[in-house]
Amino acid sequence: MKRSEGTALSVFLTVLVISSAWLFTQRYWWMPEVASVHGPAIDRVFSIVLVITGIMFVVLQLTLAVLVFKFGRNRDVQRRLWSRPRAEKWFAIVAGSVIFMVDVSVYSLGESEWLKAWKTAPADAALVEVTGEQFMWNFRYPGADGALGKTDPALTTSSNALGVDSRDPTSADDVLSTNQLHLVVGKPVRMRIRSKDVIHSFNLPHFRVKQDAVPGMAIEVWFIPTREGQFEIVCNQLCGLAHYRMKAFLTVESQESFSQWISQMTPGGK
Ligand SMILES: [Cu+2]
Repeated sequence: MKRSEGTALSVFLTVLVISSAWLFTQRYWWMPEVASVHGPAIDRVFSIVLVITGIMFVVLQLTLAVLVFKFGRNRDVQRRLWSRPRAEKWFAIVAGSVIFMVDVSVYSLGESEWLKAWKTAPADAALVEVTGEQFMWNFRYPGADGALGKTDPALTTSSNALGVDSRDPTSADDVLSTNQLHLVVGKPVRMRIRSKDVIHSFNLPHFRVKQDAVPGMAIEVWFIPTREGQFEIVCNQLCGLAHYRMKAFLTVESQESFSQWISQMTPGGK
């Protein structure tokens, strides 16, 4: 490497690091405004990870810039550096251990918040089943009996998208809604997430909820919406050609408006 190349690369790295760090200090938060009870805890873990990786980025890239500037043009100096194996060994052990310990503690912090958020749903939580399908979201409400009717993939037809078994009496009052999810503000809700075809991901960005929808599995997450309004639901797995338009809407509203909305829907669960 010529001297000018080394200097150019180190200047580039320095500019990159300083401009990235400057963007960071502008406190621009790209996540949508939080709308669930557990959301701020997730954001906190996110910020901690961002700060740690941000510091690592600045320190490592600036070190790289200095090293490139100093040694990039001189092979002899480079060779001499590598002739101190003891120092390098200890540096590798200490740096490796520090990185490992930070990694483990951040991981356990994230895990504990995740467990707190998802562990056991309150007994009074409402239940809604979510079924991902290329390329839409089906929502099923259990009706007054609180139980969802059985489904069987063999019963699936164009007019029975989820394969609901109408011989099961609990399916009679179930309500099915396509791409429109309504929830009551301040009320815990269990979302039972399934998929009809491929792996989708049920993502509510404002609520910091994201869970894969896996064929053959019914995975539950629960949360409490804190803000009324209209929110977007997206599919977060590249699930096929029309993945980009696999979008649905969530309306968080008062108990009265919710009851009014669900009373307009046709029960029968198909
Ligand atoms: Cu999808």
